[in-house]
Amino acid sequence: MRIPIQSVTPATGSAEIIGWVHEVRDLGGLAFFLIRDRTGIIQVTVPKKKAPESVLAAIKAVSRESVVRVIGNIKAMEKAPGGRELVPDVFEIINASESPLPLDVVEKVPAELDTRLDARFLDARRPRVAAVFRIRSAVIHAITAYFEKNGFTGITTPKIVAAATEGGTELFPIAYFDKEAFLNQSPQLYKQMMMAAGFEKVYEIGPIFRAEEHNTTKHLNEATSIDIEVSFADHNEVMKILEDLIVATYAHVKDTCGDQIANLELADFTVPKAPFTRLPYADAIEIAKKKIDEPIKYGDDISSAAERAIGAEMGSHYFIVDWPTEIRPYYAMPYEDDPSICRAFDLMHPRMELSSGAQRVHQHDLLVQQIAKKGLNPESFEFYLRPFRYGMPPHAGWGLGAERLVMTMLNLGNVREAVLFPRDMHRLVP
Ligand code: AMO
Repeated sequence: MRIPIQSVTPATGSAEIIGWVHEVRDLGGLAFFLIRDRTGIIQVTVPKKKAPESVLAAIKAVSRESVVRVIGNIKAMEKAPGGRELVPDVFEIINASESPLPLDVVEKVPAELDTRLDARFLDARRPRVAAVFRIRSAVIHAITAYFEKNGFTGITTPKIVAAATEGGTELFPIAYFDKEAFLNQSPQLYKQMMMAAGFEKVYEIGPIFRAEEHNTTKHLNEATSIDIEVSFADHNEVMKILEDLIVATYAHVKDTCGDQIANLELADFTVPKAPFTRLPYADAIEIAKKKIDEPIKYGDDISSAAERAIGAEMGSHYFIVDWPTEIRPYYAMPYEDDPSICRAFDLMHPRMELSSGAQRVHQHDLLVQQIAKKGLNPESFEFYLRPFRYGMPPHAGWGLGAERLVMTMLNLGNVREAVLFPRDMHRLVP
């Protein structure tokens, strides 16, 4: 019976493994193969003089990245990966791979990101790439576990919708029978409606779609958003949840993904320390003014260059708080004593924004006013406004980008590396 390569040790005696031919080296009298499965790599050594005819025929025919089944004896071998080697009695080609390969799985020949993404199934055979997605899985697991442990209810909201949430632009229209419809930009309106439903604490991890024509290393047209909404909480309370969650997620990855962290050569992987600094927006602008050449003033959005300059000054995760109401969405709650600023925040990694959130406007009439002030038509938000007339509790929440979280955690250069099959302006296949 097949055993995972990782559990093959010199004490195993004989073993059957199934995996991919990672590397081939023929030294004349001796041939070496590295065979890989999802758990690890083992050396298969064939002494040609002693090997059965069937083994010799198979190793002559086999190409790299073919799937093979090997049965034989395990011997201790100090120089081989894992300190052991397999000497085969059976070497069977289960499914041969074509040659040449579109991509070098052993990474001796570097490949452009586009080539890698075009052949993602092969790219993901690389242990370093597989490590990213194992860690991404652990991140989602840690986050789900955190929410379930802390009394949140997981919800699933529609991705086919009739209205924009974050403003009028950046929507993908779709054909929906005889109606106008769009792919949803954010579960924002639906998670808020579940506060009116009395759920009090909800979370959703799901796709969001943004028709942004950005071709950058941090924008995707389809991303994964980790969203929460909490009743009877203000912006400060949900910021506390967010920093707690970030710390718990890093700690889980550190505890459970040691091999993957080593594979990615992240020797200085550290769990961030809470509480994160709360930096008022006005102070963030002052830092940016001093550090960047491009003009920036109070009331501007924070550009990528400003984000990096402020991040370099801050050095670790931090929040930007007290934003001008004018540059935040209509649902952000203005401060009572100074309505020109609002109870909105962004969670920042020194490299970029990871999350946005706010305490929300829960008063119907104020919300209508704010929607109109943004130049949007309150009538097209009637399905969303209606619950605000029937006992909407005060509430707050945030949305956290899963890909940016993984990208910054693993120090990846491009957000596309944190998605199996990224969608961007030029990429719809595979
Ligand atoms: P926002 O639009 O800031 O807020 O999105 C929240 C987070 O989602 C991620 N994100 C993206 N990641 C990659 N590519 C994109 N195109 C992209 N767009 C967004 C980012 C971002 O910080 N409704 C609010 C959240 C809330 O207030 O609850 C919202 O969607 O990491």
